[in-house]
Amino acid sequence: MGSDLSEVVLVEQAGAVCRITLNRPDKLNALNDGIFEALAGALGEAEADVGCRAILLAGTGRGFCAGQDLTDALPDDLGRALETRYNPLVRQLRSLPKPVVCSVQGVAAGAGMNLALACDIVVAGRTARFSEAFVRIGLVPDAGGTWFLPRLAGEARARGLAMLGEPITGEQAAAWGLIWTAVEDGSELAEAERIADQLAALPTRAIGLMKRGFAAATVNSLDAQLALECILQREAGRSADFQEGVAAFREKRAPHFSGTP
Ligand code: LHQ
Repeated sequence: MGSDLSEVVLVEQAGAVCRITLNRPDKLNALNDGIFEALAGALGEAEADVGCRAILLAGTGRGFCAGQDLTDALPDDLGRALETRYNPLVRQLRSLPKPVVCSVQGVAAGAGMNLALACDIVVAGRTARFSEAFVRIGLVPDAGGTWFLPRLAGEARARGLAMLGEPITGEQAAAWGLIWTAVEDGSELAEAERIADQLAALPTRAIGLMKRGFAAATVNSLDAQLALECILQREAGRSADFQEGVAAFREKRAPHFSGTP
């Protein structure tokens, strides 16, 4: 990773948690080419690193992410920008076989909101502002927004959020089921770290398999999903962590999961 890229996205390993932090605070961590490149690289490394068992995504400064950098030269073909930048990022987050926790303080706007929704567990400050800001500049929700919103919040709220573009608080987002939880402002990062640490000590392989199951469930019939669960459980059942979990239960002690297959 070049020095410029490592400045716009900070990467650090904290035990078994890989922390990835958007770092353009003067622009509310708006997304530009440099951030996309660095983020893809950091996520790729986190996936390949067997020592990394959970990922924490956060942003520096007073906001998580204000979406696309609107001060950059914008491409004529926005569809192409999605194909080359946004869509690969969303796919990478969803298919990554490790849990991704997102900490949101202040604003999560446009693709910044949908980037958060693409993560597995989102923790926000109570007064964080989530907004599908796209309509305010004449665009439609992207980065998976039209897919995530109705699934998480239901059609009525999805349409209201997208068409009005008005911000909702972290507290409201949690009440609507868009995110995992809202906590006191200023403690969202600590809570996200606590959850990431917790996840990093759990059976990583099983969590990766769960992500596959949830992804497939969005298109599968119940029958197809039950068949898939056989495949996933067969694989989980062959893991060292399953052996350890059962042994620990029988021996009445806390399990020590290694995260290896
Ligand atoms: C920003 C941004 C920003 C650059 C704040 N860019 N600088 C995909 C395909 C390709 C192209 C198009 O888009 C997409 C997907 C998208 O994400 S579209 C949606 C893009 N995002 C937005 O429309 C949100 C734009 N930002 C805002 O509406 C406000 O800044 C919010 C509501 C996020 C925050 O408001 P405030 O808390 O009042 O902060 P601010 O507006 O004063 O912003 C602070 C600074 O950050 C300011 O810079 P300055 O030099 O004046 O201090 C802003 O210009 C800058 N900034 N968002 N997206």
